[in-house]
Amino acid sequence: MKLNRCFAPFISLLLIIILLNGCCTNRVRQTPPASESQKMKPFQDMRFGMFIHWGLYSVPAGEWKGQTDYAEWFQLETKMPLAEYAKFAHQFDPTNFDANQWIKMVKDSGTKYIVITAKHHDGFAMYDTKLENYSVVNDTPWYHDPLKDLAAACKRDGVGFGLYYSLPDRHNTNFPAQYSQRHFHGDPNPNADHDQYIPYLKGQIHELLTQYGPVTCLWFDDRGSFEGISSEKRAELTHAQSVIDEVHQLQPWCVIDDRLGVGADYTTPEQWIPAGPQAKPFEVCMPLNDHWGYNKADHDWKSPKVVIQMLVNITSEGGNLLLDIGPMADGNMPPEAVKILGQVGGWLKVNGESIYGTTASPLRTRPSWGYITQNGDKLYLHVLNWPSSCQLFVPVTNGVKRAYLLADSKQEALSMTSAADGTTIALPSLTPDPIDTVIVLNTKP
Ligand code: FHN
Repeated sequence: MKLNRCFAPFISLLLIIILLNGCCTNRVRQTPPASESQKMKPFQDMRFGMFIHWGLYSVPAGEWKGQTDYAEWFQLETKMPLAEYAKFAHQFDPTNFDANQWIKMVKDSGTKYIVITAKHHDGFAMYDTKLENYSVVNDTPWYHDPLKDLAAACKRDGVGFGLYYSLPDRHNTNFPAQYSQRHFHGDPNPNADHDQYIPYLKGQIHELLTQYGPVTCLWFDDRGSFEGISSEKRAELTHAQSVIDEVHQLQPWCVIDDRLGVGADYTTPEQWIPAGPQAKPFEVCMPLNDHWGYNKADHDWKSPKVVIQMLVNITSEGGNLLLDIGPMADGNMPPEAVKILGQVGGWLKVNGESIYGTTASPLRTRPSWGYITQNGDKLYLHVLNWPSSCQLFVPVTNGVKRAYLLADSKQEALSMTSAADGTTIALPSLTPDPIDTVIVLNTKP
């Protein structure tokens, strides 16, 4: 088809505008939050998220030369040369991956956001990066960007989309071995210069914040490197403040964890629960079994009861729980994990009101029968140990109005007696929920 000469320049200009527009559609324009607490509220309200460790390490599924205890640290722990490890990329073909299915499972579990490994310590990008050939899009027979599908499914279903990004990188030779635990390059570059690694790190963060729409949180991981290095020095090495400034500029609502070396928005206790409410928002990360990435031999799953009681404990201290699963290399989720998470979601369907949007217990000491969460004038009494006397003592007197079982759709009032030191609720004679029976105590003055 011949273009009329007069129109040709206009049509070219139009095409350029359309193209540029297309490239920028995932840029996010947000009015910045008015305060730190306003920024943190949506994140804290979600309370329960799903961590997802997925990468090349999912291919060997934890097994190598007769040993079966590996996962996402596979390359380092097996001491496998980089060139050999990189061959797993040629086997990474997750034809069963279905972002809609994954996000359905996320919803069924009652988790409200995901945090997925965009890049783990092995340096393999699980997204479409232009700064590296070592990526799921370039280097696998799949040629596909899973983050694109997941971001779209999350957006459609109202699930938060968060990204994990490892600061240490075993593949980028500019990441200096002296900051790497146990010299994890195997063949360290003696001229590696951390300052040269920074533009790469910043470039990837820029990609992640401009290619996928709104990012709920950025979960930087520092461990596996910088051992014994003070957080001030780490912040200096990672140019933390300028990274944070750039995140704020690109996506002012994106919350940032504390592993860059400077404060950021929330702390990340790993596999332990703080002993009480914290000054800063926090999120406990915890694997559902004993590995973060997929390990086919690991069947040490936490039961739905353990998960829920952990969630309740953390929520009663004002924190979030980020529960991890490692999908299989073929794109399927481990069936045991799906089953457990479905049961957790079943409990949350009935009792979610006592978790989402709540704040820490107003009481200083934890009652012997369980935990308390709060939302405005409602206290949620999580009764884990059902008293044999069927009398539940709550050391609260102020404005106590009514008590009822959260699972009771009729909200029938339970009888109460008040004393100077608290309120005693007569528990109904029923078989309590084996995991956690929640009683709502209305304290509207
Ligand atoms: O070394 C990693 C580990 O593989 C995993 O990603 C966890 C998740 O919190 N973080 C690191 C250790 O802190």
